[in-house]
Amino acid sequence: TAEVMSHVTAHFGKALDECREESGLSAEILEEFQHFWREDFEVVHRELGCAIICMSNKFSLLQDDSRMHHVNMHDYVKGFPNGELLSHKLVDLIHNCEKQYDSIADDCDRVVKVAACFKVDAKAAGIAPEVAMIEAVMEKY
Ligand code: BOM
Repeated sequence: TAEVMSHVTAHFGKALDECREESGLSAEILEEFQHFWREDFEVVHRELGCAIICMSNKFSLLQDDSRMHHVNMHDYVKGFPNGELLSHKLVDLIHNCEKQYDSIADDCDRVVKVAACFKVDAKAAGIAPEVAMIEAVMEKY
């Protein structure tokens, strides 16, 4: 659900500060991670892909090949309130997107394409949060 996704995004987004330097993601491109879900934010920059890899690694959500670790991602999402309502769907959507871009060799380039695909598909599935929903739960994390 979008409500659960707001919690996941608020928590996941806290890792952005730690990943700015190594990813090269400037505040001009993305000021706060929750803006990822804004209608007018385009998920296109390679640096965002690098940042998502770095952030995901803080929570062990990726395998060595920078593809999703299915079990760890499932457990991570399940850990939020009502997380079991979202965990299977989120893993499904991300994996479906990974399959579409598997031929892109550069990890950062591939992951930003996967993230853009995930944003589109999450909106279509009705599980994309409004930025206001994320801001309402930020203080919990
Ligand atoms: O193949 C790489 C897998 C990368 C998975 C991350 C894609 C989505 C990242 C952008 C959105 C994040 C919102 C919430 C946290 C989900 C973990």
